[in-house]
Amino acid sequence: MAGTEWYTDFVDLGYRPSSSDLLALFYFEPAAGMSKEEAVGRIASESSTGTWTTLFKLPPRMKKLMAKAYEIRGNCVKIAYPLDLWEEGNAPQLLSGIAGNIFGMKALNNLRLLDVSLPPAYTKHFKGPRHGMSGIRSMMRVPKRPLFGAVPKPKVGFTAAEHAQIGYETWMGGFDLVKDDENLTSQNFNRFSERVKLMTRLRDKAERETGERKDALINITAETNEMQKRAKLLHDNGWRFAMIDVVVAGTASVQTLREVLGDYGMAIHAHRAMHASFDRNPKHGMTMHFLAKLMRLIGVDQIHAGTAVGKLVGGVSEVQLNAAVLRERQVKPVANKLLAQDWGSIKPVFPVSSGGLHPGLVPEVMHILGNECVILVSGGIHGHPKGTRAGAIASMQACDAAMQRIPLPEYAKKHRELAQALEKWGAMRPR
Ligand code: CAP
Ligand code: MG
Repeated sequence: MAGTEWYTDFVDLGYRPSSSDLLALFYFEPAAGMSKEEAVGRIASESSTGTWTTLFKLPPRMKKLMAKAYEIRGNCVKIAYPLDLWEEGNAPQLLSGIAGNIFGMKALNNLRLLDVSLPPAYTKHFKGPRHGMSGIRSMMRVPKRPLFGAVPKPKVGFTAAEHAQIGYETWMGGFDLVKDDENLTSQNFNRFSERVKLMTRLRDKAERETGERKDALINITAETNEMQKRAKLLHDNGWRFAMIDVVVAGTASVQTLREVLGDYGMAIHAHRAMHASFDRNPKHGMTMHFLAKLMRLIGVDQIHAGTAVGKLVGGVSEVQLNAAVLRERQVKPVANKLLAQDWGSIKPVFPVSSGGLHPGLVPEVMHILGNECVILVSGGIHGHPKGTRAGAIASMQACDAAMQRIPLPEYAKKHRELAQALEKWGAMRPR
């Protein structure tokens, strides 16, 4: 097409990336009449220095900023981006480049950002998690088993007093964490400040009565200045975590709160609500493991990564890929899925498994993820025939059984709360 022939300047199948290049792996489907090379040239162009037409004058130094599509395998393409394209420490700008306009190009029927390999020269400008997995284990004094938590259910509607009381029952049943639901912030029936005050009082009571560390994932999601005020209120009341709905809040505010909460010495629990709007379609959007990678880079300490056996989408291999990106120091490549990633000194992050879980599914989650995870059992404890505390006890019994490799029906013979949970749910997988 006249005037647009320069797109193929962004394709160089003989190019060998340099160690400082940022590499992206895409799945792509060319539109009718568009060759693969023309399509990948447009992806590389539109996500780096190009536009739709040849330009009257192109300063020679601009050539150094051009991305290069350097490997096409079936419907997957690898694109190398010169490091100078990316502002140091600016996560939103990275997304504007490799996850911006390109999703809307008419030259493509589908486009999915599968993964990005971030060079050390890029990752060194980010702090990563303040605590990471080992920091959380020592903070909560839980050396080996998964950490357990629950959300008061129904999701929203309780008063702050009712919420705190359910939290107390959850803690007394042996759980470490009480989590706000993703859509609970500071509604008129449960104001944030009131919830913090009452939860603080009952946390201290539960810690005194159990001798265990108890904490909460209280949701500070709001306008960014308000989030900073809520972070301060949590800190002033001795809380060790804050929860952020990271997708809806946005990478810019997560970076801001990483600074604020890091200064307070607090950990970040990242809920991923809205992720399925862009990671569920296998042909278009962005993978969850890339979102997980971005959040580890910015510095959340734990993030939801799926259950495979619960009520929400995401199979075993996806959940384990998410966990690998979050926990491993040297992530190995997986053809057409994952690029190699050396995390250097950026700490590992806990995958959080949540959504439709109950005591009967705890061993399966531990089999899929191992013990280096956080397991949230919410409806699955409040729906226990004997109530929240018994449901938490049953979940901890299931965890103990799994740690000792004892089948649940066997363990339930001597553990009443587990037996009651198995009688109600068995090992059913909710949808
Ligand atoms: C789970 C949950 C979590 C989901 C989020 C909910 O409650 O509180 O938000 O787990 O999904 O609201 O559904 P239940 P994911 O345990 O009662 O299902 O972890 O996949 O991001
Ligand atoms: Mg929820």
